[in-house]
This record gives sequence, structure tokens and C-alpha cells, in this order.
Amino acid sequence: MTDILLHHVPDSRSQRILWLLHELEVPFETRVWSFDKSLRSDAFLALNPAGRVPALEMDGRSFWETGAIIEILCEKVGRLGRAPGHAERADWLIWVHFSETISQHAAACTQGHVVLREDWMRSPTVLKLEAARIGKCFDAIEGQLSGDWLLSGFSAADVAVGQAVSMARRFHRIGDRPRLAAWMARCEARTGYAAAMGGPSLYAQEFYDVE
Ligand SMILES: N[C@@H](CCC(=O)N[C@@H](CS)C(=O)NCC(=O)O)C(=O)O
Repeated sequence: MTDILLHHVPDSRSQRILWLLHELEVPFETRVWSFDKSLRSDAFLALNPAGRVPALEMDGRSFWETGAIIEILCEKVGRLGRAPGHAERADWLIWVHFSETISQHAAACTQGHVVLREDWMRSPTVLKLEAARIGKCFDAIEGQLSGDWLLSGFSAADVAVGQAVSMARRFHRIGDRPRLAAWMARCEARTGYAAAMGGPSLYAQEFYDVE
């Protein structure tokens, strides 16, 4: 399978697809965009009418929405998914799409801490609430983990949730969640994870506290 082009912004949800493509070991190319108004250009809106990354060109069309792209790629390649009829199908879908719940909170925190530059623009109340909700998501992952991976073996669910946690932990510490911490270390030890991370970062700090 060739002819895959990922439209990517470092430190964004497209990192999830970048990591997955490395794990799937398929040939692909990447076009890096800046996290700015270029995502509202006609050229980018033709790829994703909402002006968001990721967008993935494949088979003569563009695909968007991270969760959908994950399902499409896993089905096409026949790896790292759980096909209909598989005993873990429902849980695989739940965890792949739960990553978006985590990312919504991380995105709100990124907006408040990084994108809104003036103090008067940001709401400490909202930032506290969003960070606390990341903590509840971390509790859910801690509760799910009983082995090395979220399901019986490594899957795209680990990629989806792992990338979401890699961003969300800038706003809520993993803290005393030993299974989550060990699972995240296993994610980070993967060659595909290392290959997908990097590039110019949106973040000047490892961790953002709310005053
Ligand atoms: N639910 C969408 C969310 C996509 C999204 O909001 N991506 C962010 C980056 S993580 C983005 O492109 N933001 C640019 C903007 O809002 O202008 C998905 O999972 O693809």
C-alpha cells in the first residue's frame, strides 16, 4: 500500500496517526503544517472542511476525524484493530474513541495556557475544571489496565489513548497511578512512538499548573 499522505501538525492529534502509521509499517509521506491560519486556507479546507488536523490523503480522497482514520487504516491494513465479530471489538472502539474525550480536555487546557497569550483572556476556573477532568480520564485508564496493554495485546487503542495522555499529562500529573505510569513507559519505549514525536513544540513547559 503506497500513496498515503498525512497532513500533520506536531503536538496535535495528527501525532496519533503518525504513530499509528509507523506501527502499521506502511509507506507514507508527511506534510507538516503550522498551527495557524494556514489551516483555514482553501488548500487545507479542501482536505478537511473544518480546518483541523489530521487529514489523510489515500485512495484518491481525503479522510479526516482521527477516530475514523484509525478505524479506516486498521481495517485496510488488517492490523492493530479488532474486526467486527472479535470479542474485543466493542472495547477497542470504546478506547480508540475515548482518546478524543481526553484530547478535548487537553485542547481546552492548551487553548487556555498556550494559545491565549494574555492573562485576562484565560479563566482559571475553566482551566482547573478541565485539568481535573483529565484526572478522571486517567483514573478510567488506571482501572482498565490489568496487563501490559489496554486490551489483550497491543492495538491502535494504545496508540490513540497513549498519544492523548502524552499531551494531557502536561496539565494533570499521572501521579499515583502505577499501572498508567508503567503503560505509558511501555508506549514511550516503542520505536513507532519515538519516530512520531518531535518537531517544533507548541509547549514551552513540560507542565502547566493553575495558580
Ligand atoms: N475531533 C477532531 C478534532 C481535530 C482538531 O481539533 N484538531 C486540532 C489539533 S489537535 C486542530 O486542528 N486545531 C486547529 C484549529 O482548531 O484551528 C479529530 O479528532 O480529528
